[in-house]
Amino acid sequence: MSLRYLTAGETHGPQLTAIIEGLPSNLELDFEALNFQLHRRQKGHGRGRRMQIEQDTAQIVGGVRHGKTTGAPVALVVANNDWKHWTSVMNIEPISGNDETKRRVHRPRPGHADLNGGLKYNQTDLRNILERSSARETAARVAVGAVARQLLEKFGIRVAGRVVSIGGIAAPEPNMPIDELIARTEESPVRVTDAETEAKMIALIDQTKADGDSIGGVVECIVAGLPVGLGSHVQWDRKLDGRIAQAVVSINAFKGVEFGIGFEAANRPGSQVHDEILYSEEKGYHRASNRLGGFEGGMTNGMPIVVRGVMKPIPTLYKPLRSVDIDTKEPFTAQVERSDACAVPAASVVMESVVAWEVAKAFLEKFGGDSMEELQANYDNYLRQVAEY
Ligand code: EPS
Repeated sequence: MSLRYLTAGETHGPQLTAIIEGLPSNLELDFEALNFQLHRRQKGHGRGRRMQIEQDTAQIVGGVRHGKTTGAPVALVVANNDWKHWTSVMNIEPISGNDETKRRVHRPRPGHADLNGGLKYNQTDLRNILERSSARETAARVAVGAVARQLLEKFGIRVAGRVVSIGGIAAPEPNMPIDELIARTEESPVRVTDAETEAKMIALIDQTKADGDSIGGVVECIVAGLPVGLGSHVQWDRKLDGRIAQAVVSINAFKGVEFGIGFEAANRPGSQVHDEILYSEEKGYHRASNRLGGFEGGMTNGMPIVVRGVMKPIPTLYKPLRSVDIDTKEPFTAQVERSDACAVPAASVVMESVVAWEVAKAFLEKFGGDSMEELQANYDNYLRQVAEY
């Protein structure tokens, strides 16, 4: 069974819900580590007032007993604290009242799903679109990704993330071991390792907020400790880099993705793009560089995966852009909603989570097994085969 998940829930509804299917049995879950990932997503300089209301924790309500998965679907929920302010507006039952009491939305925000979703689903209250399209949903994806991450960690696979740039301010290449990168970025409110860049980014976020505007940036995810051969060249939808690209661009507000040197490859001759193959007794086959970001032919090549995603500035602005009221068809310019001036550091955690998920899925596809013991035996056997090659 292939690993899969679904999420449900609205940003101001009672909770987010996720169901994960296809996990092997006997995966020991560290609940504290799971909630730590949710906590990481809530942090970061530039977040708005909503994050002061929420204290995200995942409650597991199925598929786990005495600390271990049973092989059954794992169900988990993340409660929305803010719901208590929205119980009437978000009531499942019909409610009486006017547009104001229902907080009906009829002014679509440029850059959001509001107008496209309203037209597509024939909804004249755009709240029915924005409630689900909200990036709140990423809390559920981080919870799901945290489970995937724990599975990968059992096999020595580590996932890290960092902010590459915010609003055009770029961090220098960190060039450090993955554990140090994880520790250093964790201490930074903008998830960078360089203090000077951090100060500049914070100042820019503060200025942007004061201006009623928003800014985006670029985030990077690194996955180290991988075996060669996750994904496959034989079919388009088995290429793991392609799947990761889809997962990254599916994160709210993400507009692009690249691996390794990415778009820069267009400017260089092939001799400065491809990674030379080396062999030693100690390391076996390995590469002289990692410009391709860990992939050739849609398969991992044993080097760390390095993937970057670009996040556009959040479209809910205190300085709104022009739009048209769907009732009157008249232009309007003012509708102030609370928002984040910059959610790039949080998005870095979301990206780690969706990448961890895709890698775990490919890992289970390759090594299979209904229990952790079976998975481990299959993995060990493959590593032996690769070592003897
Ligand atoms: C979001 C709008 C804000 C953000 C929210 C994403 O929420 P609200 O509409 O309640 O002010 O805080 O992000 C989260 C709630 C979260 O957990 O990340 C949006 O429109 O996408």
